[in-house]
Amino acid sequence: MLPEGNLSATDPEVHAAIDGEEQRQEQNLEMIASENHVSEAVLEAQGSVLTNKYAEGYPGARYYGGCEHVDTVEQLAIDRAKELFGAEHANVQPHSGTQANMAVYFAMLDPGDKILSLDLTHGGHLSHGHHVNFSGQYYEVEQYGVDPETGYINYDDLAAHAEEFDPDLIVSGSSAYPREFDYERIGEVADAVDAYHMADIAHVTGLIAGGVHTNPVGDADFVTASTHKTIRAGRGGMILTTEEHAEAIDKAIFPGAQGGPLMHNIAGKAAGFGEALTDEFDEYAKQVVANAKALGEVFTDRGMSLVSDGTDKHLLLVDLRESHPDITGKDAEERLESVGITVNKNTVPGESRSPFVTSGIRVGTPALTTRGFTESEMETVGHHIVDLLDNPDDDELAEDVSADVDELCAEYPIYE
Ligand code: DSN
Repeated sequence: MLPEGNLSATDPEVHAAIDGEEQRQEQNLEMIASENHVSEAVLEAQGSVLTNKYAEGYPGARYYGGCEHVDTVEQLAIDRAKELFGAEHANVQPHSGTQANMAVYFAMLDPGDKILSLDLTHGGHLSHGHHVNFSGQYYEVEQYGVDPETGYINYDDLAAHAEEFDPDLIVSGSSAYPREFDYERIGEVADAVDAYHMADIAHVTGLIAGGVHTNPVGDADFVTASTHKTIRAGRGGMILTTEEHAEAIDKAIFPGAQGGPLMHNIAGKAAGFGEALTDEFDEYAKQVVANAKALGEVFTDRGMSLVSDGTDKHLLLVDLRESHPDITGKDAEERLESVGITVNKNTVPGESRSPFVTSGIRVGTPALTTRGFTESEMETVGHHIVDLLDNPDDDELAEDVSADVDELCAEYPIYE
């Protein structure tokens, strides 16, 4: 349990909601691929008095007095980010991954410039140029997709598309593509058409830090990330780049796109990056992927269809259309949530249903791996998921699975 402050006495309503969320996390299996459980050290840093401090500017060059301690914290976060990824320059102030992407666009593009990126329904992200997002409104965007047969990105097609479209910036990176990106190849494509290459590693930041995935630093001009997914640090974003682009990126974040940095979150980033530098974290990153592969094998053995037939990373994209044509992603999400397994409905390549309904679910392993799950627990959970989808009206089964979820949660607590 987390230490009690006095919020329960001063504001029981807010306290009850936070307490409820803590219980929900402890008593459910969190399989939303973008979520994780940070350490108590990261929670402590994020919940610290640093939330009180304004510190516009950067370490050593602030617009406010009294910044000596927040300077130390931000410099630690910067130095650790640079060490983790071998980057020349790190900006740890973006409030989120989307803000990081926004800053790169603002720094390097003019309105109307061209972006080539992965389609949202093929695993991309809103901030990569979707028409409802600023990125799709301020820039001219074309998108690449996955091969309908294999579920993989076809890099020859991407190169041909780039030749034809002549983009100013190519985005690699995704939120629901289960395969590793070939950053080197995309860097070559970008060079050939004289475009910048921005690798958005939001989902795989921890897998790269842990040495399980290839690091795009060197192949991309800009690497953007969120800092709370697989890397399990304080909430927010960051940008890695070269000395050449450092000044433009720093200016685009402040004063360009943001005001005061969230110093408590930057402290959480510093603390989490410190944890990510350990050998223990490398083992964690390996286990995240091993768990996802084990889960994927159960799914495919039991007749479920996975986009690209499997995974290289921390997530699986289950396409329900063949195995369960009458169950939508929304149905599946609700069925699983009713027994304490949290996933999210997700569009799949060639999607015909609305994003509120969808034909797929995205299932991730970072949070359960943090709890201590290994392949055997993951296989148990995989069988439970398929049993529930195969028997959507079986209440007795749901009760049995729910009881097993309770046992697993009790055996692997998040916060002791
Ligand atoms: N919301 C995140 C995800 O779930 O992938 C991306 O921003």
